[in-house]
Amino acid sequence: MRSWPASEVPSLPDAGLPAGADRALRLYDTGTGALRATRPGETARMYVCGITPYDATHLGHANTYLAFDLVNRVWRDLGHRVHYVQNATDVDDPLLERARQTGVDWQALAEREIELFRADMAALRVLPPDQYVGAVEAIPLIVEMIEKLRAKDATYEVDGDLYFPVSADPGFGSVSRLTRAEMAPLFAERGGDPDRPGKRDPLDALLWMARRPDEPGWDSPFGEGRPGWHVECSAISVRYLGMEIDVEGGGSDLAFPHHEMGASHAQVATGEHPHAHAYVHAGMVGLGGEKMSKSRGNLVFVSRLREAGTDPMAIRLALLAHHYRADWEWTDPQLDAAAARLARWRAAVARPAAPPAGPVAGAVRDALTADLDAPAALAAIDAWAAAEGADGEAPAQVAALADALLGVAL
Ligand code: 5CA
Ligand code: ZN
Repeated sequence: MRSWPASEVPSLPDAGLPAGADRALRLYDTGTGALRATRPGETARMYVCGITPYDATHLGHANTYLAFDLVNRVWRDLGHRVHYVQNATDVDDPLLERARQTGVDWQALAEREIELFRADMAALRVLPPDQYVGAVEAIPLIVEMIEKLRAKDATYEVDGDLYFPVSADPGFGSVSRLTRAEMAPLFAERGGDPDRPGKRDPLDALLWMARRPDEPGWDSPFGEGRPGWHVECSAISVRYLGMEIDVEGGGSDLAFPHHEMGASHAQVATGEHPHAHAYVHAGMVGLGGEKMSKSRGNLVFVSRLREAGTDPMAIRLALLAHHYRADWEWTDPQLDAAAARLARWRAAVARPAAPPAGPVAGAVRDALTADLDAPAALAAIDAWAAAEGADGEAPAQVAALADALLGVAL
């Protein structure tokens, strides 16, 4: 599918660190439960789960994509090329259900919401993926992965539907590090079907669902049907990025079962390990005491804020004021505070002279390479903006810094 236009990323003077200084980006990896230095090659590879396009783009979505946009920007600043892939779950139960409820064609609904998402991402200056891949267009790849699993005896049938036995992957559980008792309720809550008769293990994941009446279906060697959710991301990520990707990302609600199952599918299908070096998860944004979610309907949309005249850079700053791993609640005054900060920064970069940019660049880089501490990066620019200085180059340099590393155009 078409991605969205990239905003320009200014290149910054390099950090001038002593030879041998370790400037790796360190991220909290759910798989090890610890901070871990990312060690990409020349090209860093990242897969981030995309939207299910039926209620885009709420601030929770935006917050998650901004976190991985920082990963992208920090890697580029460290001199890597970044190969970034994202999917869009343009066929799945909740999308079909919404289309049915509202009497809209499911394809028209998906197209409309994906288009809205693209416009929101571009307005927020989120750098686009190199490949933006829809589940529907990926069906041949998904079928190929299921064929590989079948060849390894890692599929079985229940009433015409195909399942993946989690017992096929000795590493199952290593992404989320949950006990089976912890997995069970999450599996049921997040699209799983633990109680279906005929399953060997309640946690086994659906790979291919035989066509249901009034639902779309595609031909495959296992009959007409549609793909399960986890195998979609697993197949797309392996096809475009290979194994041992540097970061697989999404919100914390994807750690289990989605990323766990996706890793197991990929590891069993390819015989290689691991699917990703780091599984990175953003916190959940809430509203009125609950996680912001399409199913609950407690949503604040980026597009509505934009229509009301809010500067997308203020939205960006409001989200970046929270650490990406924190769970937090959206309140309107946060947007006012972000707009005030944006105005202060804009005035500060419009000055004829200011304190030198070097120290603030160092502080922003230190903050972001330490598990994307955006609040600390914002504080460093706040302090620079509040101080007086005589460096005539600094205002333009700090404007470039805010743009390149934080995606905030001043
Ligand atoms: N299509 C699947 C991933 S393959 C999906 O989860 N789609 S989604 O539209 O439900 O969510 C898209 C991304 O936004 C996911 O990474 C999800 O974890 C994240 N997300 C959803 N709700 C929130 C929220 N309230 N706060 C933060 N991130 C959220
Ligand atoms: Zn996914």
